[in-house]
Amino acid sequence: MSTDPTAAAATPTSPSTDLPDDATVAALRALAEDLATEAGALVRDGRPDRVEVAATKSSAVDPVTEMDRASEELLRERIAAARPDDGMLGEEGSDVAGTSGLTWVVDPIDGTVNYLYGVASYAVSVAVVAGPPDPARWTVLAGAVHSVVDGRTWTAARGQGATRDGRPLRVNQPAELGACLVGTGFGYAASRRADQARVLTHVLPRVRDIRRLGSAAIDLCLLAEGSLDLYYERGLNPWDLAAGALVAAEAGAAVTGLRGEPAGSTMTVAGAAPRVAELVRLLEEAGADGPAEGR
Ligand code: LIP
Repeated sequence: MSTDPTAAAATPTSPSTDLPDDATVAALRALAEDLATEAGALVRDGRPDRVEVAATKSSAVDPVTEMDRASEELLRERIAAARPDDGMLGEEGSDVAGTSGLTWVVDPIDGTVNYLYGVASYAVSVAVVAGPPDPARWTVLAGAVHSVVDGRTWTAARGQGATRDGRPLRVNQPAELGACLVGTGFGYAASRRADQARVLTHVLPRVRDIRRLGSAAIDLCLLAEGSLDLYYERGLNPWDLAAGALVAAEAGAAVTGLRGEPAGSTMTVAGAAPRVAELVRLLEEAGADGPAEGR
């Protein structure tokens, strides 16, 4: 575990943006990678043969495991040690106010249902943001997504590109919507899923195919490396989205919501800009952001 060189000194900022300077952002990226990789090793090495559900959240099929909690506790401890003045927001309840203007936004296991069943698509997602701890007002500076089962690690820093295991990434530029392999996901509430299934009937006939892999963070990173052409999902939490959206954007993806809104819980759409524009129109026409209870 590297000790972040910026922890002791006040975080150097760029005069033009008041955001941390490029060297600081690069160091934050390296720290995010270290954190995600260490927590990923805990999740991988500590997975029992039979994983039990410790609790449920938004519905009976929205599980929490002891490993979700253990991974988040490890991340909280490491962040407090490396950057004691930063805040932290975690899926399993961490809500630490900071004084530095930076907040770490973590998903200790993104794809918890896959972890529960042993389906090999789950990740630790770690991002660091500047500004208020509000997704509508923060700026994502750096992030890392570590695929627990196979060890792939995607990272990005604002204005500094995206990589997978050090290899630079660029999104695909498909010529038409009908050629696009599209990633998506579904919520935990039956009413929300019913509406998402309705929307899917508008999308599926117009694209190459759909992939529902179970981790938004990995989906967005697969988009960044060209293993998906497009991605859309309604209902993402800030910790699902923060690191993966930066990896996708730094690989050249447009990342947006519907009706001129930014990407967020109402809708996230990502991919090459011309195809994103087509998918956004299709989702708007289908009322994909319309009323539907639950998450
Ligand atoms: C998951 C997301 C996924 C979504 C799942 C779930 P979690 O996050 O990454 O894209 O479809 O329903 O929300 O709950 O495993 O951290």
